[in-house]
Amino acid sequence: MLAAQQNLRCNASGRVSSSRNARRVLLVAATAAPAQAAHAANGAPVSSYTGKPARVATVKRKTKETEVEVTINLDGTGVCVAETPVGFLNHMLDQISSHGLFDLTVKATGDTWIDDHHTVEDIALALGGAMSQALGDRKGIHRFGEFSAPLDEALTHVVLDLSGRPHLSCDLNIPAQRIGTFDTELVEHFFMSFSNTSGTTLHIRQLAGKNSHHIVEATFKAFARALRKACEYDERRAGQIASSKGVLTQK
Ligand SMILES: [Mn+2]
Repeated sequence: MLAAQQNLRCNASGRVSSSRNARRVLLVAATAAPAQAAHAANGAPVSSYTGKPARVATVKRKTKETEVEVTINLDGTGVCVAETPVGFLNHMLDQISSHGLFDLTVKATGDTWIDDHHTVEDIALALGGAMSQALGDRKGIHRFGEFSAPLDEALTHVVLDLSGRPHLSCDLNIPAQRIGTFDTELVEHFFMSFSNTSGTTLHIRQLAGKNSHHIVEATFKAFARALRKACEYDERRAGQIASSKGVLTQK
């Protein structure tokens, strides 16, 4: 038996522990703990990278099919709380948050005894709405963002424009109809719903991939990084709206 195995003991809660393990867990906790969002003296969140007030919005949505609450801080540090009945979607929301450096809280219940369709759609609608509210008049942002993200053999390219005009072109070839219990048809529907309420022009192209989980996760990672770039402030823009028309909102 290895020395490390000999050290292992079960504590009262059934968890394996040892002095060596305890040190390791502490180290992991110290490195994995996300940076806390900064706050002004009045308690309002502040951007950790600009020092300006953080762009935060909450959208609540309640129908006979679902109840959803989404809060997003565009100037966050990648803290995600995803509590929805759709496990695979929670995993993808975590990708948006951690790679977009958005603080994201999504709480949802829905009629998943039918299927996940209504719940996934309404979460995406609320997320898009919260994104649009948090962006406000979209002054000073890059507006455009693009990223190509690999995940092993999968590679997806995402290009987006926070134009105020919803459009989705989604070219994904996902071989499996389901990832776990998640219907892969809902990936395109998620992005369509997000585009509609956020006012985003969104192009998604799969460049490579065989494994369905990899293809979808690479897509969400690329989406997150593209969105992060588009939302961030362009210093040379100096607070002006990045449009020759002077407007980036849907009104
Ligand atoms: Mn994964």
